[in-house]
Amino acid sequence: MKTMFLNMPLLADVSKIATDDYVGFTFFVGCMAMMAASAFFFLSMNDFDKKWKTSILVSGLITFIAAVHYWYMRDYWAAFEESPTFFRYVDWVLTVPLMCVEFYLILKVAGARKSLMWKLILASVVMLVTGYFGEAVYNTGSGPAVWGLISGIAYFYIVYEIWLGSAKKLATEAGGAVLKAHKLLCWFVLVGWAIYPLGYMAGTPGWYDGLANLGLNMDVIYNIGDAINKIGFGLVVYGAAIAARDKN
Ligand SMILES: *C/C=C(C)/C=C/C=C(C)/C=C/C1=C(C)CCCC1(C)C
Repeated sequence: MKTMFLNMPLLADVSKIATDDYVGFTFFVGCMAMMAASAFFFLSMNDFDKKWKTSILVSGLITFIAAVHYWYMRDYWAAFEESPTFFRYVDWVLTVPLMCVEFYLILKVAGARKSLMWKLILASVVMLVTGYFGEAVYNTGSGPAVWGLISGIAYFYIVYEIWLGSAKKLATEAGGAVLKAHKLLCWFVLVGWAIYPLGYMAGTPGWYDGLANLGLNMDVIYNIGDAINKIGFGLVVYGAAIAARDKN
């Protein structure tokens, strides 16, 4: 028995990251950043009263789920130098609905109803599933452009709902820290989330092929988007909690 194991070749379970592998680098740093942000949110959540505690817990869950997925995506990239599309979309399909929950939690004091949350969650799932179809299933010919367009429509529905729809109305009524946080989160969705369709266009074939020729890498764009939107989004919630606490 013993000799059998001793004779087994030793396989390195850590892959090398080439010095010019900037995609691998962003997976690595992204993973660390998500872990650090999770520790920060989890450890600080008890500094706040119940309402804000839940919001900060959700911020921590978002970065924690991402950290675990980045762990796998980092490995996957190191092994295959290929886009970890499956892990990417599983991550998003878990974390983006949680961001919709975050909108709801913040507006709850203003009387937001669960139906608002479910509308946003449904739209986000449509956005992501159709994006996955374009990126991984119907990813030739006009497939990516068509599915990307459908995904984009769901995206604009979310933008509309929070910027101009019922969510906006509730935030205005609430005022104060709630309105401020809501406005900032709206900017994240309008500008921060717009990073993703750019990554998609850089990584899939379509009428927008010129973008890929700029030498942009889809995964680098997605990784930058995630860092901004998951950690930044959480920090806005944290900032609102601080503002609400210090006012009292
Ligand atoms: C933490 C992850 C986040 C906030 C991910 C957000 C992803 C999107 C907003 C993706 C949107 C897409 C489109 C609007 C069209 C093309 C396909 C997608 C899925 C990349």
